[in-house]
Amino acid sequence: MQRFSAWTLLREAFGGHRGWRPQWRAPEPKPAYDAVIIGGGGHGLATAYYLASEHGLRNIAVLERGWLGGGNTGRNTTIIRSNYLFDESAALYDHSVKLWEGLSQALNYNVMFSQRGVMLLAHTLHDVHSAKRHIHANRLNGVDNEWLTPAQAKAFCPPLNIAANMRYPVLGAALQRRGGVARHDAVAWGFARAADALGVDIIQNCAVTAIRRDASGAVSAVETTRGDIRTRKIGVAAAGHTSLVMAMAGVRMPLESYPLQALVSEPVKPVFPCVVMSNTVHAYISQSDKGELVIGAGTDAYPSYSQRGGLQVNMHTLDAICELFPAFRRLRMLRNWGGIVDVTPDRSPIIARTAVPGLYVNCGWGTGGFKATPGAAHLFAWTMAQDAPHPINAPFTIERFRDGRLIDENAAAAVVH
Ligand code: FAD
Ligand code: PYC
Repeated sequence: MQRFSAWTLLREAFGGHRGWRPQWRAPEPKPAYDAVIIGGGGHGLATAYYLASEHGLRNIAVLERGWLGGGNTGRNTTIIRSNYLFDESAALYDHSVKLWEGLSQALNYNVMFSQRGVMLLAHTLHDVHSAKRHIHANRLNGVDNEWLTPAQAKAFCPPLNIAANMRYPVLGAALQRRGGVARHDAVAWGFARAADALGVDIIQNCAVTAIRRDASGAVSAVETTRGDIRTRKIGVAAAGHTSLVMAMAGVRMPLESYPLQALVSEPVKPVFPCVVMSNTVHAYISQSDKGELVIGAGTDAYPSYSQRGGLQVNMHTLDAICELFPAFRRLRMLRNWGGIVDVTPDRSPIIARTAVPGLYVNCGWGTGGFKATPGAAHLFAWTMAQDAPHPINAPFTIERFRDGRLIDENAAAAVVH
C-alpha cells in the first residue's frame, strides 16, 4: 500500500519537487454539466427533454431566473398553427404541429392539445389576395389550409358578425383545421416532468448573470445568482431577454424586445368553438376549457421590458372584438397581463450555433413561438448535440441578416408587430 506523508501531499499540491517556491497547479476543472440551458420556459424545458431523450445527454441543467413557465410560456394565448408562407417556415412549423399531435402520449401528460381549427379573417381585397396566396403555398407544402366564404366562416364560428355594414366587413377567411390551442402551463409542466424523469436538473430562482469564456473563446461557465456552474455547452432560450443574455458572451443580436398583451373575460359556458384571428383589426380570440374568452392584441408600438403594456392596445383590441362578435359586448374582463417578446427584422426565429464555440441560441419567435415549442426545441436539441443544424432549422441562422437571406413572415405572423 502506498503511504503519503503530509509533506508529500503538500509537495504534490504545490507542483512537486521543484525548489522552495510553491507553485500551485490548479487541476483542470471538469464541467459540472454537459449542457446548461438558460431559460425554463417551454422551449428551454423541451430542449432539455429532447437532449436527454433523443441524444443521450443526461447531465443537463435548466436554469430559470423565476419559476417554470412564468415567462411567455405561461402568458400566451396558445394558438397553434403552421400556415406560414415560405417553404422554410412551413417545414419548421408543421414539424412542430406534427409533434403536438403526439405530445400528450410522448410526455404521458395531458397538454390539452385541441385541434379545433384556426380561422384567419380577411377584411380587405389585399387580405383576400394574401390569404389565398398563403393557402396555395401551404397546400403545395402539404400543410392544410382552405378558403371560406363569409357564410362558411359564420357556419364554422356562429358568433361571428358578417354584416356588410361593419367598419371592416368579413370578406372571407383562411381556415387551418389542424390548428388549435393547448394548455400553456401544462406544456411547461409536461416537459419539465419528463425531463426530470430522465435526470435533468431543473433549477428555479437561478438567474444567469454572466457567461465565461476560456482563452480560446469557447464558453466555459455561467455565473448565476446561486453560484458558478462550469459547462462547455450553453443553450439560450430566454425569450424577450435574449439580447441581454447573449451580450454576456459578447454576442450582439438582431432583436428588439416588445410587450405583447392579452386578457381573459369572465368564464362563460362553451360559446366559441374555434380560434379566430384578424391581422387587420389586431385581435385574436378563443375560449379556454375554463370558459374564459382568451383575447390578445398586437405588440405595443415601442420596445420595452415592461410586462404590462399600454392600456390603449387592449382598448383597441376590445373594440375590434366587440364589432366582430357583438354578443360579447356585455362580458366583463377578468384579468390582463403582458409578456415580452423578442422580434427579428424578418419576423422569423433564430435556431442556431453562434460564432462562440459552445454557445447556441433559440430566439426571435416574436408573437408566435408557443406553437413552435416542441418543434423548435427538438431541432435546437439536435443542433446542440450535433454541433450542426438539422436540415429544417439550417436556414434560421443569425447570419441571414448579414447575408440578406431573409424569411419574411410578417404577414403570416398574423399579429401586428
Ligand atoms: P419563455 O416562456 O418566456 O421562457 C424564457 C425564460 O427565460 C423565462 O421564464 C425567463 O424568466 C427566463 N430567463 C430570462 N433571462 C434569464 C436569465 N438571465 N437567467 C435565467 N433565466 C432567464 N405564440 C404562439 O405561438 N401562439 C400564441 O397564441 C401566442 N400568443 C402570445 C400572447 C402573448 C400575450 C405573448 C406575450 C406571447 C404570445 N406568443 C404566442 C409567443 C409565445 O408565448 C412565445 O414565443 C413562447 O412562449 C416563447 O417560449 P420560451 O420558452 O422561449 O420563452
Ligand atoms: O402566432 O398564431 C400566433 C399568435 C396568435 C396570437 C399571438 N400569436
